[in-house]
Amino acid sequence: MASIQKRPLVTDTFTADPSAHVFNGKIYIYPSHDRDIETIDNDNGDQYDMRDYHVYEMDDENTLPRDCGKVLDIEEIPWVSKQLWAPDCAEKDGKYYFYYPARDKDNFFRIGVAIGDSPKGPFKPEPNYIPGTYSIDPCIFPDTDKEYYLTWGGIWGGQLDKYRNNKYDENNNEPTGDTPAVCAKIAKMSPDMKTLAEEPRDIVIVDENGKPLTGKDHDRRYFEGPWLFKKGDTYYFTYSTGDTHFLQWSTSKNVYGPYTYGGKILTPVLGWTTHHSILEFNGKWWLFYHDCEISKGVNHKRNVKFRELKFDDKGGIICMDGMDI
Ligand code: FUB
Repeated sequence: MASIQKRPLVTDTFTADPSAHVFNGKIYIYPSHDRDIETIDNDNGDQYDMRDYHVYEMDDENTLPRDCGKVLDIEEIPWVSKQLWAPDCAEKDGKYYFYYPARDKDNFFRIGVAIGDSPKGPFKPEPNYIPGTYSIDPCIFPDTDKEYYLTWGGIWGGQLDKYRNNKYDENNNEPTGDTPAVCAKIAKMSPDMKTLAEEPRDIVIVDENGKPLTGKDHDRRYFEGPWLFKKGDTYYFTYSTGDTHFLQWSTSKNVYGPYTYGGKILTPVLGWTTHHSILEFNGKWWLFYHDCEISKGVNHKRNVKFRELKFDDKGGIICMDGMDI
């Protein structure tokens, strides 16, 4: 049987930012739905002008996914003006909670939740965004103690660098030089999964000397696309470095961190953005990611892929070549 790894999993439309999970013994992929439009391409991310979401269901690692259809449309969400970006989904007590970022009517990115009875959707949006959220790229992490944590954030077009201590100031920018880098955010969810149970905290990533990564360290500092998973008693916080186009990993024994930088997961792929998720299925670990193979490098026309992820005997993730396609 020919392997479907490193191949575009969806070929009839453009898909990106795959958050993948195992629900009821199958893999469900929650991607962004890129549009086949001609548009500008800039550092503000205006080219990522998405308007709906589809869910994909995969029986196993050898079978191409099925499109479960449209699960949420921008017209259904009262608070949103534009740009449905990278989503994620979690199950709790038989309900499925679909988290997604978008710009509100004042042009600020916020995070909303939509709720359904099946991993395939459809999802009914709450009328307003989650109070206290801002920026992009929600990742909802179910911990082994049954608590759920939302992590999120993206700089530049994702606006995270405009915030300090959860407050917006237009004059803030990405730190430079030896100033500590901007951090992704984390907050425990309330039991109803619709609100944050606490003030968002920083996910600090430290270097081998215990010092926070700095603003000038573009090869390692956090940019966007957070993912959180647990292997044994170790939390892995993984993310994209944006303008240097790496996927990176870091570890901690505490879900809130600090996380110690570990190394690269994937070198740059074809296309500007790189975004991923990681899951365990059938006794192996898998990296879901995207590149722009089908569109031959058009940044906002991406395609979701996956491949096996391996750990070394110390728990480090073995780096792979993003151009190995
Ligand atoms: O898909 C739009 C944005 O591009 C995502 O939110 C980012 O993570 C980047 O992949």
